[in-house]
Amino acid sequence: MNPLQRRQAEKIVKSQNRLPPGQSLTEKFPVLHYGPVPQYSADLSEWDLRVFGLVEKEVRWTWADIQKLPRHSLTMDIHCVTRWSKFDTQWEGISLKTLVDEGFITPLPEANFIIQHGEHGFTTNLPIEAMYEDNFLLATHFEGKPITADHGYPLRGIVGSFADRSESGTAYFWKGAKWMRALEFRADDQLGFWERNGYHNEADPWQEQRFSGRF
Ligand SMILES: Nc1nc2c(c(=O)[nH]1)N[C@H]1C(S)=C(S)[C@@H](COP(=O)(O)O)O[C@H]1N2
Ligand SMILES: [Mo]
Repeated sequence: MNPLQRRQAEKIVKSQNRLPPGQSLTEKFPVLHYGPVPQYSADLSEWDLRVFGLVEKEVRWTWADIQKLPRHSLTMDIHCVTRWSKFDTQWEGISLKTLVDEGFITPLPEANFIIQHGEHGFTTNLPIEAMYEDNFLLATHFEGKPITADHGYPLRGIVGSFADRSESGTAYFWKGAKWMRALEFRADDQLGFWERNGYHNEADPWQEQRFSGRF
């Protein structure tokens, strides 16, 4: 895509009210994170996903267990706090709402927030209702292929917006942990890694909630 085509594509999404303020369209998929990219063996035998905290029964799913969970596909626009937005990205994975609806996870009534734990101690926090929305996914595939190591293989959280309701309940892309290893259900909120380091806790791209102003 040359610069002219990029501007043209940006104009179109803007006219469709899909480009949040201060953002620009990219065709690329930038890689952003703190720390090293984890390496796993081909069979992922050392990998698991834990669900702990305020749930009726804590679980630990192996990669084989993950394959048996119900799956969803969706197409969303994603918005990075560093000012790029990427449109019509296609993801496949597991919906937290479905896991709860189908009894794979039963949160206790006191649970109000969920912390996503990534590899190497990375965390990000969201209200439980935000993670039940259909624009939040525990994603394993991007554009039909397993997510690459740089982007969070084998499992990451993603949050974005749908073309036909672009402003509803979305957050900047950092609210999805790459290399996710655990979901922690809590009563009280607890700031995640970037949230402690100056990013806004709510992170609504339509409100430009980029930084907290606490620093
Ligand atoms: N584990 C982990 N997940 C992370 C981060 C990180 O540092 N570690 N950074 C977040 C940030 S700030 C962004 S913008 C997105 C970037 O995702 P991408 O590299 O796939 O574009 O991942 C988020 N998830
Ligand atoms: Mo970011």
